[in-house]
This record gives sequence, structure tokens and C-alpha cells, in this order.
Amino acid sequence: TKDAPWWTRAVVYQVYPRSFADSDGNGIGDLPGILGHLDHLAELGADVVWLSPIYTSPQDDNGYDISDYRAVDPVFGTLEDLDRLVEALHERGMKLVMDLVVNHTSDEHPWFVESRDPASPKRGWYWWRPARDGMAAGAPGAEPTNWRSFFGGPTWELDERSGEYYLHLFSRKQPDLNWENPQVRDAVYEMMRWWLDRGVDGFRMDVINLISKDTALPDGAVTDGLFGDGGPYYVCGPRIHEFLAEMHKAVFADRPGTLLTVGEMPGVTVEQARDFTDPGRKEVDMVFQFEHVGLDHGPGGKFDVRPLRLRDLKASLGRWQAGLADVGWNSLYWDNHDQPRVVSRFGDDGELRRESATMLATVLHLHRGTPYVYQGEELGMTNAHFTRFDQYRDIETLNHVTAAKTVGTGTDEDLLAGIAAMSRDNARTPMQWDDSPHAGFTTGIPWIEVNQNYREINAAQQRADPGSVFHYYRALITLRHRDPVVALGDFTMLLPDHEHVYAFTRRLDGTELLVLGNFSGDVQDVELGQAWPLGAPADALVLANYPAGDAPSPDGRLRLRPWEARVYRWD
Ligand code: ISL
Repeated sequence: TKDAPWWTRAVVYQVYPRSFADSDGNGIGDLPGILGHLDHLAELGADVVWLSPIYTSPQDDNGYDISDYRAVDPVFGTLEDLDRLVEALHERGMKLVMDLVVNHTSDEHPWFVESRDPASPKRGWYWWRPARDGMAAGAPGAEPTNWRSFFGGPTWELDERSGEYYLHLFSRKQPDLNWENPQVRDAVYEMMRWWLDRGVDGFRMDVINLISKDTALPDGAVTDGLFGDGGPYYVCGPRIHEFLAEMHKAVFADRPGTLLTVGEMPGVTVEQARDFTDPGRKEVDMVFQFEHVGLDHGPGGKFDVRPLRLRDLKASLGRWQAGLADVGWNSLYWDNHDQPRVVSRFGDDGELRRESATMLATVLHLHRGTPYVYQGEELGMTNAHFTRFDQYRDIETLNHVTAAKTVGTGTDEDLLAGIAAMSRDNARTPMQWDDSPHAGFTTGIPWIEVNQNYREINAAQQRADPGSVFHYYRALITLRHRDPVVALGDFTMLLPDHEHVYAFTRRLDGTELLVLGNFSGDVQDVELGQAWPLGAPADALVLANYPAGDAPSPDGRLRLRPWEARVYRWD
């Protein structure tokens, strides 16, 4: 266990800079704002900060559209601020992981601006294609493929200058780089080395499993009459492993083993993730997979939300635990800047908010893998509960609303209900620091409304309250830091068919952890049977989100209170 990489014991905290803390009153969070709140992160026990993009950007997708990879956008501060942040984190024993967005650039990046000229040497840095055979450029359906973009509409945009189209899997302001071109790859690797030389500790790689496309660019199977699914031709495409191995060699191979790489990989399977994270293959340390955050999507997509069935969640996460048990490593997350708040999504954000937020944290953090905490999750922050369209800012949400209104099916009420449940803006309302106006996030007008519940839910109040969600997260993180069974123990799922209780054990060198979580607002009875050993010590309860209740009976019967979580440990 001494040989295990450091990140098996680490907890990563994600900062979405736009919504974290605003130091200059322009309503947008910034780097000095983060510098002013490092105590919060240190007290929580975070080991690593993953910083969402702060690079120069037109902000079409809140910074995931980069126009200069080596500069800080003035809305976030300066390069010196970034250097100061790295230094300040290192002084406290924390690391900084940057967001690496290299599947695409902004259309305002100089590479793309040059590339618009068909005679430019940069033409081949992006995916330029003429209209479909026999069709006029710009005619309906003349796009080179029928693929639907992640943010709605076609993945191709016509450029008047050459009469050709460019590929964009995301917004039209996010043209896809052509990774087939070795110059593109070299330019990216050089930029990555530049950041590592500056002292940053690794990268979270945005949609990195989409960088290799099938160069034949075939049409996708048509799903809704208009567009096809291009996924089979770019999700984990033909050269993806080659590119990641090459990147590893060019960027990480000669550096110390103190860095962290995590690849964000929508659509990745367990089998593929094993290969991506197999240390012997030298690709990435871990990946973000999406299976468990798709279980409540209906046939109509993410905004067509349906209730989570706990058995599905257990089956999914259990398969990932088993699949990466001997080779590879899991990332563990409920929330990030693209997902609704977990306490609203899978818990209860009303009366039993504290209980459900802490139960969800317990179950997640005690799986085998590296846990990620998204800003505000450690306070049990809730969905935005917006009730009007004009409160939303996110491009994906706004495009969805426009498209739905154009088609004209469904009522405004249904549409508002869908986005209230699933919009990415749920995660993007400002961090709730205290009960002063705008939750202490800004002295100006915040770029997106502060959640109205900030007087009840805020960091100042929770840091002062030992019974808070914040202090429970601290306890969980401390447990991971101190106890090797949390980082490295084998995982065994219990009660896979129970509809409301999540239960599993972790085992390492004769130490055992038993984790129980009630995913419901009702009392639940469970029968642990053999999983509860005869003679388990009375002091075996090491963490719980209720005052100690009745211990399990000798034959392993146990009653859990609404959203109760318990962790037992014995040697
Ligand atoms: O949030 C999503 C839609 O529900 C996902 O499909 C998301 O777009 C996908 O996970 C990729 O996310 C990443 O790349 C996007 C950016 O908008 C997201 O914020 C980022 O996390 C494009 O760079």
C-alpha cells in the first residue's frame, strides 16, 4: 500500500472561478477571489484544486472556448495572480490542476482565425469540408455529415470566405482541432509543458476522448428525423489511445510522479476506462465517466428527467468498482459545473437536506477511487430553483429552450420543470459564503442570481456549526487521509436489489469497513446477514449522520432512519 500513488489518498476540490468569489465587484468571480478563500479549502482538507478554465476567452461557454492558452482572461485576473495562486496552494501543501480544453479552441483563437484562409498553413489544423456531394453550400441538409452537436443543431458551420464548413461538436464558437495533424499535437504538448514548468500540478482534460475522429466522417444513425448520432465516429475514436500515450510521453514521462491527470470522457465504457487508466499503458491516471449521471435521463434526453432507481445506481457504480478493481482507478463524483446539485437530484433539498447531503457524501467518498467535491457541495448547496427563463445563462440550456419553443411541443411549464431539474446553471449559482447581500460572493451584481436560500445555507454558518454538512465532509476527508482501508480496500457490494438502501464493504489486510446509506425519506429495515460479523465491537461505529441509534442485532438486522448513513469499522 506504500507504493500506491498519492492520489489514491487525495480529495480534489473543483473551483468554477466565475461563481466562486468576486474580488473587484464586477459580478464575476476571479483569481484574487479564490486567493481570499484558501482557508476554507484548507480547513475542509482538500488536497488538490481543479480550476475550471481561466484562459483568455470570449466566454461563449464560460471559458471552455479558449482564444489564448497562455494568458489569463482579464475578467479572472492576470498571469501573476495565477502564479500567486499556485504558490499559495503549494505553501499549504495543496496542488493546482488546470483545465485543459484541447478538443476545440475558440473561433477567435489566432489558429482558427488563420485557418479560415484556405491558403493558410493552419487550414489543416481544423476540420474543413465542402458541402455534401451535389449540394450547394448552405442548402438545407448540405452539411458534410448529419451529426447533431452537444448543444443542439448541426456540428457544422458554413464559413462564407471559402464556402466550406468547419466541424464543431459543441457551439459554433468552439471549432474542433484536427488531431490528425502532428503540428496541432506538438503545439498542444508544448503548451502543456509551459504550464507544468510554471508549477501547475496536472490537468483535467476536457472531453479528451473525443479528439480522435474517424477521418471518413460517416453519417450517424438518424434518431429524431433531423440529425444523426456521430458518437460512434468520435467517442474513443480510432487513434485515441495512440494520442494519449504520445501526450504522456511528450509531456509527463520525464516529470516526477507528483502530477495528476484525469480525462473527462463522456460515453466511455468500463472496458475502455481500464485501458485508459492501466498504469502500464501510461495514458491518464483516471477518467470521469458519465454512466451514473445519465440514469435519470429519459428517452428525450437529459431535460426529460425521470426518477432514479437505486438498483440501477448500484448496478452501475458496482460495475465500475469491479471493472477497475485490479487494473486502473476510478474518479468518484456526484457534482461538477455541468450537473445539477446532488442533494436536489438524488436527495432531499428541503427538511432533510443535511441528512441527505451527508448520506450521499458518505456513499460516494467511501467507494474505491478519488473523490471530487464541487464547490458548494460541501455545504449541501441546492439547485437554483429558478422559475423564469430569463434567470438562465448557460448556452446548452438556452439553446434547448429555443429549440423546444421552435418545435412548439410541450408547455412552458414542462420546459421550465425540465431545466429547473437538469440545467447546468443549477451548479453555477454563486458560492454562498455568508448571509450578507449576494451571499458575500460579490459587492456588485452577480452574473447569475444567487440562490435565495443563502441565509440558511452558507459557509460562515456551517464552519461555525460542528453538526453541519461542511464538518461532515471534513470528517470523511480525514478518514480517507488516515485510514488506508478507505483509499485502497477491496469493494464488495451488498444488498444489490434493495430499493432504498445502499450498502457495501471495504476490506484491507484484515480491516473491514461497512458502509450503509438510506436513499429514502422513510425508515428502512435491512438484513445484513453474514456481512455483520458475530461479535462486532460495540465501538465499531466510526462515522454517522445521526446520533448513534440501535446497533445491528447479532444476526445483522438493522433499522435506518430517513437518509441515515453509518460507517462501521473493525479489525
Ligand atoms: O453537460 C453536458 C451536457 O449535458 C455534457 O454533455 C458536457 O457538455 C460534456 O460532458 C462535456 O463537458 C465539457 O466540455 C464542454 C463544456 O461545455 C463543459 O462545461 C465541459 O465540462 C465543452 O468544452
